[in-house]
Amino acid sequence: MSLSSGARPRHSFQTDDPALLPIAEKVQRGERLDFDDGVTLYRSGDVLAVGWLANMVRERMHGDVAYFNVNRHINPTNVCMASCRLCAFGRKKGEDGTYTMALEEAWETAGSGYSEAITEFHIVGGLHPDLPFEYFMDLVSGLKQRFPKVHIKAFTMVEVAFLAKRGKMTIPQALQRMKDAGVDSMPGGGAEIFADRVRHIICDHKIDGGEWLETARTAHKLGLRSNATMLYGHVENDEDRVDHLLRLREVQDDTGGFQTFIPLAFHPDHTALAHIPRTTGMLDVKQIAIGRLMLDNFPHIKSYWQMVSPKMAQVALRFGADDIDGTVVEEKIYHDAGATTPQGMRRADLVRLITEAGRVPFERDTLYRAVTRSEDSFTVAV
Ligand code: V47
Repeated sequence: MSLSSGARPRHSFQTDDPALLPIAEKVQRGERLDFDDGVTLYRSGDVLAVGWLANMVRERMHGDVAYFNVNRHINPTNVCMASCRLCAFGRKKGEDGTYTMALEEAWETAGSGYSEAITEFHIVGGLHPDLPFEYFMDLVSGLKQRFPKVHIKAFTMVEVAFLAKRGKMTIPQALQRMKDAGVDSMPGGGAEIFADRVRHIICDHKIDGGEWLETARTAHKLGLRSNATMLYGHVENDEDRVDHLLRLREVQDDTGGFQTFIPLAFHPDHTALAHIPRTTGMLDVKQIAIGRLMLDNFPHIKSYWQMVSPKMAQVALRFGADDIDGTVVEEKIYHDAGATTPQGMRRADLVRLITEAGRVPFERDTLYRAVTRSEDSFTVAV
């Protein structure tokens, strides 16, 4: 069979797994893959063929461009009521090692640790039993005042649902208040795996999968774009993974509000699931590729370098990913769970990773608009 991409001539699709042939035909024709196709992709041992197909789709959509940004993560508190078994970051109130940033401290942290102008603050934290809704609104509006050009990507769907309850308001009301305070878009965390069976094991006190999706739907309808994640490599099976992808795809058909899908490899160290082995390279690249193939309505697939290592993120740029995230500066969630990656990377390191993967680096803002940089400032193309 001969397949070709829009971006450049492609040679022939080859596989030693005959089950992939009908899927390759569908991908070539631009047809949507179904549940059984998804399971077949996960079960295939021919990761190169799966990656070849995903790369074809990726090049059809983005050519050789690979996106990155200059961002900073801020985690205002690690105090969390949820006690998720998957997590090594959250701590119960009163336990050793808890912290909660005073507002001044959070604003100061935002401006520290990096000399290049940041275009995005990524803000997520624990579900703190006592911090009032106003703390988070003041945090955001204070950041906007101090850094008016910086895009604020803040609060997962899980935090939104929790904060709405604490502030005694509906989810649309909470989202509107967040927007008014200066939240520009939302990160994709907290999605984990939507299937109830799995959620009961890894994060049983969080909102359920349906609530996560409904909150995302509401945010999109209020004009807030968001990302979507999927935590893989723990107790989920192939069917749970495909179910997760299809439920995301269904919401996206309705709202078009998701920008990027980010598969997150489970890091077991210091979690209640520490007996589970780390994910392997094969699963990491396959997960990126299957995300690209199943989520035909998602513009971007991100291989988050912090999560899978810079080397694996670079390889992923040939397996369906078009984005490797950003400089991050300071990362706590995976490092508490045993990640050995650096806490942050320089802009030049990201550019090098992308260039050496044979891709063309494109500095984006959070909404994927081009960023042009001068010495200590930046401009976004609108
Ligand atoms: O929601 C927590 C995951 C997420 C562990 O939107 C863990 O651009 C692995 O969502 N092992 C937070 N994963 C991070 C996140 C994210 C990261 C980068 C970019 C974006 C984006 C979003 O981290 C949590 C949870 O799913 N997580 N603990 C762990 N032990």
